[in-house]
Formats: sequence, structure tokens, C-alpha cells
Amino acid sequence: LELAKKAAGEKAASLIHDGMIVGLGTGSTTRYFLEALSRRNLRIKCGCTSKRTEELAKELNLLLVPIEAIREFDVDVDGADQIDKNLNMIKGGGGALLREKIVAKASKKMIVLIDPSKRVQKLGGRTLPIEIAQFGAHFTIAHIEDLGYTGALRKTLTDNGNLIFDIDLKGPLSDPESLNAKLLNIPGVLETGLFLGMATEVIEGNEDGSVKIYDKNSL
Ligand code: A5P
Repeated sequence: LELAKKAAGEKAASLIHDGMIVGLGTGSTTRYFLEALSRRNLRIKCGCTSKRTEELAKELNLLLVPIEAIREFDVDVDGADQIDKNLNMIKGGGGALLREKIVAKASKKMIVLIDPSKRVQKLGGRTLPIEIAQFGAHFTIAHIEDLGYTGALRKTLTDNGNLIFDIDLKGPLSDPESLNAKLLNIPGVLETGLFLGMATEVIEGNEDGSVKIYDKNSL
């Protein structure tokens, strides 16, 4: 799938132009975007969704500005773990969900880069990452489990010094909005990997190097 990811990343880089403020996502697909973006030598300013991306962007000589200095991103370009036909997504496999969601929400547009394996009829049938505070984590986890889910705590902390509890969604999710609302209502839950109504455009790369660009209306 590397060729598909590369094709998506390169296409996204070709859509960026001078003067833009760009949100840089996290993950193996976005890496190709960053590399292609750096080759274009544009006059752009970038903000990052993780420390990992920050390091990569610095290596690639992309101009980074502190997040506090940005009023709005013209575009955020990020990957996804799953995406459905309404462009709702599960993200956070790489643990960067909180910063990713903050940057996505602060952007005029969110372009999502995928390979065909990320497209699903319905979200679910995999784990959903939830970022939770360290303080009282056992209470927070118990409340999440009360919703009927089992999960596992990651051993590493997030860039924000928090924990990630991955719940097992088992089958397809019938109502992602309701699950998201229930989770966010639990004290100690800081963010979920459900990105609902945030993506505006998808660039899907294929193994043969071709890409398909679509939004909700073109499906
Ligand atoms: C990072 O926390 C995630 O949300 C990524 O955006 C997502 O996991 C996609 O990563 P890949 O492009 O590596 O599949």
C-alpha cells in the first residue's frame, strides 16, 4: 500500500500554494505529504499535530510556527484509520488524536489521505482510541466499561502527557454520534478518536499511482 499512500500524499502536496497556513497531520500516509511538500519549496507556514510530525517537518525544512500564533489553518492534511461514506472517521491509531482534532477543528478544510484499505461501509469492528487523564484513570475506565466496552490501556503517554485507552468496538457502530457524546460526557475523557463531520475532502491513492478525490457530495 506504500505506493497508494505516496500517490495520495503527492497529490495533496500539489494542492498547496504560497501563502497558505497548513496543518500537518500524523502517520505514515501524511509522511509522504510532508516529503512532497518540502520538495515544492513553497512559502507556507505549518502547524503540527504531534511531536513526531514536528521532528519530521524540521528535518524537511518546512517552516513551523507555534500553534498559538495561528488564527486559522487554510487546510489541514491528515490520515485516517477508517473512513465511511459520510466522511466520518476513526483516527488516533498513532496516538495523536487530541492534537489532530484541535487542528482539524481550527481549519477551513480538512483533506484526508487514505489508501483503499481505510474505506469502510460503517465505522467499527476495530479499536477506538480514547485519550484520558492520568488522574483517576481507573474511575474513567470504569465509566467507559459501564457503557459496555472492554479495552486496553497503552503503555506510552501521549504528547500531552495523558493516557490512551483503546476500546474494542467489535461490530459496526450503529450510532457514532451517540457513542461520542456518551464518552465525552465522562469526566476524565479528554477526546475520542471519532472524527465526525470534520473531513471535507478525501484523496484516495491507488497502488498504480492514480488518485481519486472526492467529498461527501460526490459519493
Ligand atoms: C494518528 O494518531 C492517526 O490518527 C493517523 O492519522 C492515522 O492512524 C493514520 O495513519 P497511517 O497513515 O499511518 O495509516
